[in-house]
Amino acid sequence: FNKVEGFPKDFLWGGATASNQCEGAYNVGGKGLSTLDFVKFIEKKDRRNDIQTMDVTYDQLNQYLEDESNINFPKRRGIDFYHQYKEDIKLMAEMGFKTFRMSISWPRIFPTGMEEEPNEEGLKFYDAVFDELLANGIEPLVTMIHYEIPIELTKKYNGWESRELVDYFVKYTKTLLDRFKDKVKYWIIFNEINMMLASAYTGGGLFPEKSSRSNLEVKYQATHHQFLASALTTKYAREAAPNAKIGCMIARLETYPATCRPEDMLKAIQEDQLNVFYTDVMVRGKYPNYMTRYFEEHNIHLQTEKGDEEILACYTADYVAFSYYMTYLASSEPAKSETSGNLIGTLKNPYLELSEWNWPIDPIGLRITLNRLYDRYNVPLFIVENGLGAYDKLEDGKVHDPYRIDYLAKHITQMKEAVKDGVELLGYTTWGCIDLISAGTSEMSKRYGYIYVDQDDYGNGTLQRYKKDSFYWYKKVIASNGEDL
Ligand code: P53
Repeated sequence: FNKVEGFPKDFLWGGATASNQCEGAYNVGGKGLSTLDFVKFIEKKDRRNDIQTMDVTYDQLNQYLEDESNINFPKRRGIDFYHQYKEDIKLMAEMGFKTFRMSISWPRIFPTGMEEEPNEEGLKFYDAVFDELLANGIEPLVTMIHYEIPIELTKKYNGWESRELVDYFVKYTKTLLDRFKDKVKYWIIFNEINMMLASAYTGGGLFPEKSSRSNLEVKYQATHHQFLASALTTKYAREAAPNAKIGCMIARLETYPATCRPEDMLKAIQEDQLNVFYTDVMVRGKYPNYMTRYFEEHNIHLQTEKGDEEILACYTADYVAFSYYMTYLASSEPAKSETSGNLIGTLKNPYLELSEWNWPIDPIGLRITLNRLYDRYNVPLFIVENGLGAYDKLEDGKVHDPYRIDYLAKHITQMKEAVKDGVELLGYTTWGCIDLISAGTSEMSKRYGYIYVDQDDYGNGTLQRYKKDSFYWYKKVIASNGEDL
């Protein structure tokens, strides 16, 4: 037996971003429009909740397409990473990043998603970014699709509802593997594939109201297409890029029973199944039995083709990547006190503090989830998002963010315990290592970074970068391989 003392020597410390939240340059270099270019900023007082304002109706989308004047679409400007990536990567290298998670924008490569040939200028941009990372000793970790799809695929096909999307997507991912296989080893195909049930935009341009099928049915149909697209991409990678490590990813929604009542425990297991269903398919290679019952009880009938099962069975993921922000409670009784910020509205856990956006903070939950996922799959895990969204104040060129250091230190401590428990963990990339536009609220003022970016919710600011206190702290953490917290 080998006793594990701490993080492995080659542990991949780093940070994570997504193209739509940081690149900007939404109409530069031949890029087509993406679904997320149409996510409007909504003032806090007018927001339904603190997490998902990405959902837009199809009618609203058409309205925006007709008249975009004077609408604040923050994801169009991002933080101008498109032009400032060299400076940003230099700062990451200064912190000692071993890896940097980023995503490629599909419409930057295929502007409408349906072109015969890729947009060379888009490919060149990512070539340059990867070269810069590698020159700085940073391993790229690349997400092929982080929520956004070319808007034309939404209009023509209702996004992932249509099976046509599979072929368009696989054409895109083959292009990426061919072009970047010598520069990129670690890939994640879909960001948080389970979040597509959350909104039209995270769902990749799927508008349930445009379909004749029930909301749930059309969403699981779209998920089936994403599973196929994922497996076929993996199939191609096995042939064309044999060194590639292909990951699947979910937003991990660890769920506790609200009490020790057996009914609550059962409910927690059932809710958890709806979360690990995705990784069950992508790692184990088949639909789990519990979903057969769920589909039946919810009158969901998926359209599948001969050969689908075999494709899913043959091309499974090498590792499980996941985001971890908080934990959830399940109760067999109707919820009494909802945590307002929660995505799926859970009960309030009295043992946990909330972030400024009402997200419960639960470091031990990270150890729990690492153990549970590892027990379930026995493949390496990768924490590719974790962090604290908070209001920061820039004063005299400095940002004091002890709250962020505290949050991260507690999570890293639990992560180390999980590694000692025997969990195989490839790395840790904290979310929004440089401040960027929030996915859920499109705010700039919800900040996660070690690097402060001078910009407000309306796009005012110099875009200048500043090192926060947490910048120096994380540098020390990486240098000590997670020992000096
Ligand atoms: P923001 C909800 C719950 C868990 C993960 O979110 C989520 C969301 C969406 O809000 O998404 C991931 O920016 C996502 C990132 C996102 C990050 O969480 O709303 O992959 O794109 O920025 C944080 O604070």
